[in-house]
Amino acid sequence: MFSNKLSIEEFMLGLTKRNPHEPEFHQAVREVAESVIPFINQNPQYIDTRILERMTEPDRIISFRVCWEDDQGKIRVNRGYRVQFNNAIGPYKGGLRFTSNLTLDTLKFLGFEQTFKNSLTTLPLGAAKGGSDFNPKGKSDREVMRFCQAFMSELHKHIGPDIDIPAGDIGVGGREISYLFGQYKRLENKFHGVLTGKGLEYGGSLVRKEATGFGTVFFMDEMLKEHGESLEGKRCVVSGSGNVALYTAEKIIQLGGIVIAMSDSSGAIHVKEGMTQEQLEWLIDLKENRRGRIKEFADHFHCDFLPDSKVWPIPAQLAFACATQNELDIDDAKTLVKNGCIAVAEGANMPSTLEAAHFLKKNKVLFAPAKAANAGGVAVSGLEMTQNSMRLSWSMEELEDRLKSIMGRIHEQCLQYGKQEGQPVDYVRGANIAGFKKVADAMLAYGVV
Ligand code: NDP
Ligand code: 2IT
Repeated sequence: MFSNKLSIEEFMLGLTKRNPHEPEFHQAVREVAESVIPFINQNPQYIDTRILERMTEPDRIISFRVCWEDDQGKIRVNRGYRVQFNNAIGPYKGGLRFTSNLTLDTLKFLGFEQTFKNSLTTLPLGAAKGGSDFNPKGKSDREVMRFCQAFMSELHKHIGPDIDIPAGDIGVGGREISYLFGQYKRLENKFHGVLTGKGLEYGGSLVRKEATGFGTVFFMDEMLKEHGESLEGKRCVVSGSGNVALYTAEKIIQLGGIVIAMSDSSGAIHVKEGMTQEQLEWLIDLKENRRGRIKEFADHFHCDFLPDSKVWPIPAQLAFACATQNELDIDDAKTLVKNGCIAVAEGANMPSTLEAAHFLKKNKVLFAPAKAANAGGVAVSGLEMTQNSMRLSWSMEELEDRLKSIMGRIHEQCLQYGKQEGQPVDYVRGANIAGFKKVADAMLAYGVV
């Protein structure tokens, strides 16, 4: 056999050549390669079998036309995708994203990350991601319905409860999942758990809606405890005000933290004395039912609104990045450090640039990477699949306990590979190696496929 050591730069050169003009995919792979390649070099069974090359190539990419009619009777054409990345340890699993600027680059980075995240959940879940360049903002319910039906008319051929199980992500919440499920059921004449994040009336799971945010805070709590700290009384900033951000804020408040800022793409609110549970409930209603903007919160409760601002300049001890990719850059990281931030948790996928993540780590800020911190969402999706298969529903307490214990086990896996003498735990390395090992070993067991 050959067993030449792998070099990070040579590996990245090959990857960028094979996948030109995909900066987000390159970024996600580089982050993994930096911690996994040294591990691979100590474990030569992964070198000759070219496991990392295989793991960076999606199993398949499906791209399709989605044609629908708007309220004015005009024909609209969008593009739909499903990137089925890896099914070594379970059926393909991951969200659907609807945003006007969606590209295959974004979906490849998300599908790749999902492989490691789903492995960390301890559940049998493979990885996929999909979506469309359709923007649900400003569309009527009927337009969203017609779009979702057209989208599922093609997607249904490629998914199934033992094949690929999509869920929500940016721009895809309970309303969209309901339309998608209704159309799947109509086309296939089957009632089974082919999507997660479903309504509670038709096979959805309690705690799924809250799971990503709650899980992110549970992980932050574990990370703080491991380093002799706690959430109690800490001032927290949370970026975004969508599904992940809202339930991150809720759990922070429940565990005694103080939420002083949230945002959307138009700016940030600053609630100096900390948001109350009642104010948060008002915001959840605004966002989930009235599809409003965060500025309306500032108008209603007379707090500061900072137009076009991120939350990072507002001094806080804990930061939760829950909006979108690359929303926390090197300047933001410097601001956080200058203001005394002690820990950052990524509720969103890849919200920190590589430079920002390195800077935070160098300055001993505890850093919980997305694939560990936000895995609670897909984990409870996995529990929704279990309940669907068993044809029963677990209680809120049962599910929250299970979510908490899964986040604890993810934290333990990070410690296994991320502990270092006299330094804070390297959660990036821990999550990457633990996530990699399970999938890589399954792929090795299958032989050359
Ligand atoms: P939502 O669509 O519910 O909310 C997204 C939020 O992020 C909105 O407040 C949105 O504001 C804000 N946002 C989006 N783009 C930008 C931008 N460019 N600048 C500033 N703010 C922005 O999505 P989710 O909460 O579901 O997803 C948020 C993140 O969490 C994503 O990275 C997603 O991949 C990740 N994630 C989601 C999971 C889930 O279960 N939903 C699970 C794990 C990760 P606006 O309305 O103004 O656009
Ligand atoms: O990024 C993610 O993990 C999600 N959007 C959730 C995926 C899922 O299948 O629940």
